[in-house]
Amino acid sequence: MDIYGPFQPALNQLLTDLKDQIKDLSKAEVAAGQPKLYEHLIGRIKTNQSMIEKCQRKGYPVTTQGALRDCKDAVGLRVVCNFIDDIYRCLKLIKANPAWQIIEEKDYITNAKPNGYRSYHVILKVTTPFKDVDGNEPGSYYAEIQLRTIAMDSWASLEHEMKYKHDVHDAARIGRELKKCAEQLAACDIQMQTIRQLINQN
Ligand code: 0O2
Repeated sequence: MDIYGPFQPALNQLLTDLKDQIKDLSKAEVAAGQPKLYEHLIGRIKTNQSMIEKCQRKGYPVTTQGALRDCKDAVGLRVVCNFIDDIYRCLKLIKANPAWQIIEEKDYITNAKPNGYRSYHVILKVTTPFKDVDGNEPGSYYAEIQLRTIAMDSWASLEHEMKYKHDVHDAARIGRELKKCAEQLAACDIQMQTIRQLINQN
């Protein structure tokens, strides 16, 4: 099944446009004498299989409507920042863009998930020139932006990889070790932020 149907090109274009707009935000910061907003930026359209699985897991209809309306992360961007402050600077600029309506925010930095996952998620509603799944033209689409530090990102990548290894001996111990690791990385992020502030004072 092709869950995105005729909307795939619009999703691809939206992803490209959002990436370009975030790149431009960073360029404008640098031009204004501020540090770059992020270390790297990646984006993806959730794969067909992964979207079907998510709709099934969440009890949404496994249809284009379910994928583009109930699920709101078919288009996803990840902004990986050097410092915690950069996340909030980027967030402020995202919120200041009148073309992007923030419909949901999840602050897993202040409130880390029980397993140690940290990241700041926002869901945007964007008006595009394309027809949408409800037949509107210009149509609206959703996109998720995840903002995190390099440390948070490296933890999430490793944890994601390990989540799919089901033949492990002591899953509870691995969970505890991963959580401890997340806490140590979070402490490093705060320390790095302090070092940056000390350098900037001079
Ligand atoms: P992918 O690979 O990003 O497409 P869900 O958590 O999926 O039930 P919801 O409401 O979308 O549903 O959750 P949330 O909390 O906003 O998180 C969605 C995304 O955040 C996930 O997307 C992951 O990218 C990331 N994420 C959330 N929790 C964890 C975690 O504990 N570990 C890691 N490594 N990533 C996490 P998808 O759809 O799972 O996958």
